[in-house]
Amino acid sequence: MKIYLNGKLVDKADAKVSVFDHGFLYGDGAFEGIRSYGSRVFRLKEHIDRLYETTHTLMINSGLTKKQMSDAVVLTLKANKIKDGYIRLIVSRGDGDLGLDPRKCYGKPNVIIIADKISLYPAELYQKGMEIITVPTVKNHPNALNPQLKSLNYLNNILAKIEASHCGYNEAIMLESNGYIGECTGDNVFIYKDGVLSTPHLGRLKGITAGAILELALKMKIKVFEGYITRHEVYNAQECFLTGTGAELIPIVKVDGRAIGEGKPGVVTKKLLNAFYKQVKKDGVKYDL
Ligand code: PXG
Repeated sequence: MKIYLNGKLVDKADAKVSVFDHGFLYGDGAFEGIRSYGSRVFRLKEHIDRLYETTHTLMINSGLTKKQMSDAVVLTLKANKIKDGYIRLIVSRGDGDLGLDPRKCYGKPNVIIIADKISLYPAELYQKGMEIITVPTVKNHPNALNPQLKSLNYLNNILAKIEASHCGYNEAIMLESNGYIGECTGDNVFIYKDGVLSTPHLGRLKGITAGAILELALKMKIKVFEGYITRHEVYNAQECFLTGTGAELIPIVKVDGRAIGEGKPGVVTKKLLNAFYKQVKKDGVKYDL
């Protein structure tokens, strides 16, 4: 496996950064998770734009233009001969001292790209649907650490994931601090009822997959709502599903012990899932191996 590390492709064993990197010391950095399908990088522009929004807020300058960053993603896929895979792109602040002051980071930001495979949930759950729960850990307040930042500090989500797995579930719904539905630890939440597809507006990462699903829903003449959603509305939805680059689209059949609709993957969910898999075949930046 070849890893992109600061402009060079190096062997996995040589892909090393310092223990003084502020990404390691403080979670001080940004990342993206991107998929490629049949030698096409799905929504690469959107991922790169989101990465640069995160680094802009964090005031980290990777030193690469968006075009150079996009080319580096494709280069890494090609070097590893990956047609269908998962790309983890990381920009960390770089080496500093043992204080958290970014002004004392003397090193340049580290840019790392890993191209590999990913599978988040067991395959059979995509057929029969998954059960999830809400957990006590709420989403970070947007004015503390905005969930729209895809930062290297994922402890908020990891704490929620621990709570879910401790109770025997693969995934958790995290509420916003005001009690409304936020998102899952690595996916966005959707519900469907009576012709309307709803998803939370704030307090969540603006998922690229969610964006694609909303576009497909509009094309199918399904009404779309983005706003506050309560647990009660989730329990009484006809359908529920999660979206994310890792998860793609996974049907949810029970939340906090309440069956959603008929307790099996819904018709609209299946339609959107099929439309999504069609979309990924034609969408995205093509590369040759
Ligand atoms: N919310 C959060 C908190 C995420 O981390 C999404 C929503 C979905 O966004 P995209 O843009 O991917 O549709 C994410 C993405 C993992 C893993 O290892 C997590 C994500 C992506 C890939 C792998 O759990 N999170």
